[in-house]
Amino acid sequence: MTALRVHLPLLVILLVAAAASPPVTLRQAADRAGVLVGAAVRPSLFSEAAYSETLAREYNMVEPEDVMKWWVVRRDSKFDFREGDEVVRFAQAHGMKVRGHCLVWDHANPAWLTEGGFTPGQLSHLLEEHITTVMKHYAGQVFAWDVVNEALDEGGRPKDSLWYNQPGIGLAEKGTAYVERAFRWAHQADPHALLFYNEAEGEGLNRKSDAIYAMVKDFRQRGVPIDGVGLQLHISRLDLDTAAIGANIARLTALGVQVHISELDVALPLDPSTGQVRKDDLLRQADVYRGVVRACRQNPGCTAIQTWGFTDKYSWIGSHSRGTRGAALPFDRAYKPKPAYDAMLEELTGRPSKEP
Ligand code: 9MR
Repeated sequence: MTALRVHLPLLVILLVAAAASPPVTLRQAADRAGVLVGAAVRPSLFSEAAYSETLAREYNMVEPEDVMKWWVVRRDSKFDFREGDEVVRFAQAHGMKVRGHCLVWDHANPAWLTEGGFTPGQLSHLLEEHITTVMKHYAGQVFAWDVVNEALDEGGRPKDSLWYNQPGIGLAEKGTAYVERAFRWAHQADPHALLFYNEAEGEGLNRKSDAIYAMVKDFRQRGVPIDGVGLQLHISRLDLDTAAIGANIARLTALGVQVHISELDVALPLDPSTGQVRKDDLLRQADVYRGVVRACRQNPGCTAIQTWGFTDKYSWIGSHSRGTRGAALPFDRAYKPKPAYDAMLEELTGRPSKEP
C-alpha cells in the first residue's frame, strides 16, 4: 500500500506522458486514428522471431496470404483448418483482428475440384458447403471475409471461371448473380461477419471499378448483404493517380459500404546484376504509400490499410516476376523500416515521424 501511495503520482505522470507522446509504431498510430493496419501473413514464418515480433508490434490486423484458400483448406476434399487456426491463434495472442481471404476465386483451387467434372448442381452444393463450413468454423474469430475475389475482367464483365460459367454454379451468363448467391450464403453462415468483394486493378476510375460500383449499388438497392469492397492495390507504376483512388473510395462509401485497402504493395525494378533497388526509387515508392494512405484516411468509410506481407524478405513479387522486381513492402529484408514505412507512419499520425 505504502509503495503504491509513494509511486501513484509518478504513475499518473507516466500514464499522461505515454498518452501524449507521439506514436512510434504503425500499430500505435492506427489505434489512435481508429483505423486498422494489417499485413498478409504466412503462419510457417511465425517461428522466425523477427517476423513475429515485427508483426505483433506494428500491426493490429492480419490476413492469411494463402492458408484460408481452397487449396489449403480443401487440399483433399475434407476440411483442414490447421494452418488457418494458427493465424487466428497468433492474432488472439497479440490482440489483433483477422481478415479472412478468400471463399470464391477461380485461382488457388485444388485439382480434385477444378478437374472433377462436377455439374453446376454439384458445384453449387460444394460452394455452399464450403462457405458455410469455413465461415461457421471461424465465426467470432474472423471479423471480415473476402467472400468473392477477382470476379471481373478489365472490361468489367464477369470473368470466365469455374464458378461463373465453366460450368458455374447454375447461374452461367447471368452476370453477377453467382456473386450475389455467394454473398447470401455467407451472410447465412455468419450474420456478424463483414462481407467484402475484393478486386485487383479496380482501384482508380476505370471500366472495372465502374462495374464494381454498379454491382455494389445494385446489391445495396436490392438488399444483397455486402458490407465492403477491398481495393487490392498491387502497384507496379510509381506515377499512381491517387486522386482517382480517392474519388473511387468516395463513390463506394457513398453507397454505405466500407472500403479496405486490402493488398497494398509497390514493386520496384531490381538491378539484374546486384538485385538492389535504386535509392531514389525507394523515395518514390514512399510517395506512393503516402498517397494511398492519405486517400484512405481522407474518407472515414475507408477503415483498413493492409499490405501484402510486410517484409521484403517474403513477398509474392519475387517469384512472380522471376526476380526482376521486388522490394515492394514497408520493411526491408532485415526488417528495417524503409521510407515507405516512415510515409505510412506520418500519414497515420498526421505529422512527420522523424525530425529533419
Ligand atoms: O501472394 C499469394 C501467393 O502466395 C499465392 O501463390 C497466389 C495464389 O494463391 O496468391 C497470392 O495472393 C494473391 C491474392 O490471394 C489475391 N490477389 C492477388 C494476390 C497476388 O497474386
